[in-house]
Amino acid sequence: MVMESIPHRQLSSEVAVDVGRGVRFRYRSIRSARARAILTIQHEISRVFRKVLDSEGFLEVLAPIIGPVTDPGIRGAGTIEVPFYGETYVLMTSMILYKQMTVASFPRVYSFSPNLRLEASASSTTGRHLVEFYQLDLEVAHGTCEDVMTLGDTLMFEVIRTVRQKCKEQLATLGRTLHLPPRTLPQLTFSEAIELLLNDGFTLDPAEEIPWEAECHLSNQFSTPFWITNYPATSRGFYYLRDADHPELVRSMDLVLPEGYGELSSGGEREYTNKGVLQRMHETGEEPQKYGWYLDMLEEGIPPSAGFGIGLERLTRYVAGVPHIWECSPFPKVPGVS
Ligand code: ASN
Repeated sequence: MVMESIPHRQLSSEVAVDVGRGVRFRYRSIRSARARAILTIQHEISRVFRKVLDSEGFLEVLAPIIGPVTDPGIRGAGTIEVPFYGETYVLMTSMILYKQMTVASFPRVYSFSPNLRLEASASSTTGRHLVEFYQLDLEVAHGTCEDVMTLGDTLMFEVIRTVRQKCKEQLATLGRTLHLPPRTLPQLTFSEAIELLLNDGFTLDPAEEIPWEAECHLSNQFSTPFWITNYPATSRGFYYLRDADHPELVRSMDLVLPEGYGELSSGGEREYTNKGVLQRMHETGEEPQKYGWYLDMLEEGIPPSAGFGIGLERLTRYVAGVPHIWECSPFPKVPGVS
């Protein structure tokens, strides 16, 4: 497939302008100085994640690839079904339900989790959608949004500090100037973000997620990563906990990259009681009968928890200053490109 345009961040001429060709001939481009610089930076990012989380007492668990159920809260993307000994299993869109299982045993866990989401072909031009990608997923038993946001602040600071220090050569190859963020990242509420966007002329439904273009516009107003908090319950998956003081909201947040790079991470506090989840499933239109083991597990009891997932290729794209995310995967799968 030939890319027509990249609306938010123009592809520069030395980058493969034709993403379809780039993907097809990856076995050539992976040998370039450019690809080597990007993938070396990615390695450094993973190393920092492991170092910080290990020092904070986290345990790394191996992520699932396939299972009877997965995360349905994926902004309209499709799931991939696989026949499995007479059953239909799905490839993981995120390991959220499985993270809730692990925190019942280990209070702090993380994984480098492979995810597959059949995004609309049109999202190939956003520059930030891959069909196959990895999340650094973490979960903290008895944690709050504030706890995990503090952790997110530290991860971002340490990643950028380390890459600036250790990957000077790679950043020079890519022509990337990377600024060190503050140790505590700025925060704005979802309603503040909506107000800002309405003032700038966007037409938005305040009950829904912020659309890609509007989020990109918002991202362009910032020079450092920032959090958006207090999402409306109608915009998020059933596993986010309703805010006890503001029942129209959930305890959920996004981490958004600056300079137009957009959303990096989603997370929050979890619904963890059978009753609470069934209520949220009812509201979000989920079929409880699909979630056999998950609902049984909640019935027996798990701790409350909070966590998030950081898109590894998206973070690499920002840190390396890459226009299209396909270059941030060694084996890229771009929506609509086969
Ligand atoms: N990983 C996210 C979380 O922990 C969920 C997602 O990717 N949709 O909340």
